[in-house]
Amino acid sequence: MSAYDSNNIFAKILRGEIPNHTVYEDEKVLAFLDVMPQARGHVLIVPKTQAVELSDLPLEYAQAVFASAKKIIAAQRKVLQRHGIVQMQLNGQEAGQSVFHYHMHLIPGHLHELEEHEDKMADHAELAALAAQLREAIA
Ligand code: DGP
Repeated sequence: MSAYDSNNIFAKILRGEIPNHTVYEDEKVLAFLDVMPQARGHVLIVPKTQAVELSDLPLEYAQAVFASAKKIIAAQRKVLQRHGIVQMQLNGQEAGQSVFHYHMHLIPGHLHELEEHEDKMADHAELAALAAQLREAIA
């Protein structure tokens, strides 16, 4: 088990202390748009349990993350009209992980076209509009 710091940014988002552009939520996961997207419609799926990375994630939450990923991928394909979706998940600082609460990235587009990881901030009004479209496509 890796030591979990409950002051990480995604823990604060899960507690409602920091706003997010939600695309999907159920009792085990929250999915929202990345504020530093590597492509338009970049979604992060965050399980509602204290897990730093994959090794710490209980299987019931892994199942919930993957179940929500299937719904979100379908919505991304419909809304963004991109068939390719890159699924990424970093384990440990040595892999480039920067937020130490497990999260799956779903990034529309081709691997070789993606923006740099954590490069620039997106426009919040655009994220809000896109999140609404994705929520509607999932519902
Ligand atoms: P990783 O390097 O895999 O830990 O990715 C962290 C991602 O989280 C990165 O793509 C940027 C994103 N991110 C960082 N802070 C925030 C935030 O406050 N809100 C949202 N929505 N995304 C964030």
